[in-house]
Amino acid sequence: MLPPLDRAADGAIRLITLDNPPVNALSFAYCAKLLEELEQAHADGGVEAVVFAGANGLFSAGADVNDFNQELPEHATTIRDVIAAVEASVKVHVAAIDGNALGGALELALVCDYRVATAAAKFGLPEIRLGLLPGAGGTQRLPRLIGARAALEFMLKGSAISAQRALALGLIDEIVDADLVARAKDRARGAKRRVSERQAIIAADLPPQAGPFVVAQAHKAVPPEENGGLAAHTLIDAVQAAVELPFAFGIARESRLFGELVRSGPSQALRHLFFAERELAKIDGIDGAARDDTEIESAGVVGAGTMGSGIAIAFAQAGIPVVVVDGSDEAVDKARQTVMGMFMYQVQKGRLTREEAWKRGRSIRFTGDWAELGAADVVVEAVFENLEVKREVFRKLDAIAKPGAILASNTSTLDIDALAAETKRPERVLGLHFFVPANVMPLLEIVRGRETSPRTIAAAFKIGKLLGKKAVLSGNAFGFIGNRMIFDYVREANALAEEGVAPVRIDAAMKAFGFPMGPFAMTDLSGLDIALAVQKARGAEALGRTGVLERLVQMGRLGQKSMAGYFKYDKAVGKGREPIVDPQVEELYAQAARTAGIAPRAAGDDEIRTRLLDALAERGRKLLDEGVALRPGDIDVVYVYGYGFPPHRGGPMWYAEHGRVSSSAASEGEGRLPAHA
Ligand code: 3H9
Repeated sequence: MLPPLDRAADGAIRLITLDNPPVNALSFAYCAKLLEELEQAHADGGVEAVVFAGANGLFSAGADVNDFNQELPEHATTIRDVIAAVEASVKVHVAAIDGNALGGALELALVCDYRVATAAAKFGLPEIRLGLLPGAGGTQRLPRLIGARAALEFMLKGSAISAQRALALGLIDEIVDADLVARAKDRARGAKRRVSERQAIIAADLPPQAGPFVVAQAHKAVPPEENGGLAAHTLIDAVQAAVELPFAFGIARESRLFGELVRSGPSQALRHLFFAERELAKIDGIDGAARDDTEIESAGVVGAGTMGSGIAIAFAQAGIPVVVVDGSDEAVDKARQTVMGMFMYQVQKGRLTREEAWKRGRSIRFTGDWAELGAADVVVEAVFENLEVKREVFRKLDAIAKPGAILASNTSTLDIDALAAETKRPERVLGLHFFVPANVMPLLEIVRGRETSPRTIAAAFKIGKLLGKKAVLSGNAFGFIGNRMIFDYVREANALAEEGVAPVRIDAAMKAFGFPMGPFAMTDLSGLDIALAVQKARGAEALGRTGVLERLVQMGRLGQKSMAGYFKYDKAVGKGREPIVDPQVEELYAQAARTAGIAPRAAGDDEIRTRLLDALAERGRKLLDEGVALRPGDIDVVYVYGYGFPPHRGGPMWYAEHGRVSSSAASEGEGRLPAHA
């Protein structure tokens, strides 16, 4: 069915509504339909203008990302064909944008003569986050419209901007507060002159600030190609084509570069993560009805330490008032300072207004009175990591919390069932494992106990969404998903050090792979005493062959907090956070290895990475077999968002399967170049 014609007194306007639920993705199949409608409008002498609008609460999320993972049909129609048809037409086209206009959809809007939008509309070219570049003319039209510098900044960030910002940038022509489509039609009626302007924009040179300098600066500001920067450098190359070449040549260059990126290892890895994230909350036995069942309007936290304060801030940031209970006045004072300091920092950075900071600060209430937790819909316990202490907390909470309230533990290793057993509501007990700092780190492990109900799991996913976290379901097993795997990774690093490979070399190899820090610096950060306690709980096998970790702890080398661990720290160097090689530690390893009869040997970077990453993947496979993790993609999300695994390598499970063959650039023979490339 064709959309209705609007025969107004001063001309006929055809409204074409992008309507492909849920997000109006511009799949090849949908683009074929769209093109047909558009061509009919163009061929119809009674139609003078076309207005594009979106159904389902948004304009469109852009190209269908699924299409890039498949062998393409011989003559696939893409958004480029639709855009080319608009370009070739002499009729006026207006985009009426409400909700998101992303990727290829924004590129469609860019070819229109006018863009009008509601104040709630959002605009983005997020292709970079998928390891791609805007490949439907965006890299050529946007620099011509708003200048190369602003266009590069917008496309390299990939985040969506508000209508107000888009107006200021010149990306849209008008913000409409009344009937959007009616206004778009008004624009179309009075706007025929813009057709020639559109041609002029294409023919014109770029604004003067767009020069080789802007391009060179941009290359310097992004990571190297081999370390997550492939798409960024390629995108900048496409903009360089906009600066240097006539429009048609630039478009051809953009197409070719886009095709290369679609096939590149990093983009495949990032697309895998995109879909893995969207699978996380799809759990057998948890249906949509259960999902919206529990209201989360207030929260409680037990413990005002680093973790408790961070969790409280996370709730406050989501607009959920929170009561924090702690018996220690000293801890409460410190937490109050931390919380206000954090909000004020955001004011300084311009991310929050002073009023908003005060409002958020006031929504966190500190008290020594447990009874105040009685009204909370969810209470998260964040006390000292000790089973007996936590058991006691759960007994108390069960007596105080209102019926139906969820009781969660922020434990990173302890048994959720043992805590649930202290309550009369085991179906409402689960783990909510935040990562330090809890208000910043995007990962949340949801730990399902034996009796945790599907309703409670659904509510936990809702909490995750409210807090803006990537929430991943884990079974109730020692260390859950993330820490269980990291133990094996750190143990393997220790084994390599026992064989004579210096910790600094091991760390360097993992940093060069893309981790923000290596395993030894990471252990220094989290504390050697903690690592030792955990390894001891795992038994002798986990402690390594030489007991170096135990020895370091005995020497009082607990990591950054004692200014010495596997490395040394000096307040004058990197604010006391920069690891400094300590020959004493290397000597300790050498001595211990001699005593244990371990022959020293050399290992190259490849071997270091293979051993450590294999340890991760092997444990991951076991967790899948045991049902602790549901899907390889869940594990990948845990590692990318909780442990700094480089996203362009897809996570440990993806990397083990695909990474080694295609981790850097485009590799041939991985499927035909997309027809539109
Ligand atoms: C591009 O445009 C390339 C062009 O430059 C060149 C072409 C030649 N494709 O996130 P949600 C699905 S590249 C396919 O849970 P929200 C998603 O999988 C594209 N599917 O909702 C999920 O499916 P399911 C550039 C998509 O409200 C459902 O929609 N565009 C796409 O939290 C709901 O998604 C982007 O990168 C897609 N493009 O957020 C935009 N988008 O229900 C990516 C969504 O089966 N998308 N789905 O699990 C987003 O950022 C968010 O999805 C959005 C909605 C903000 C739109």
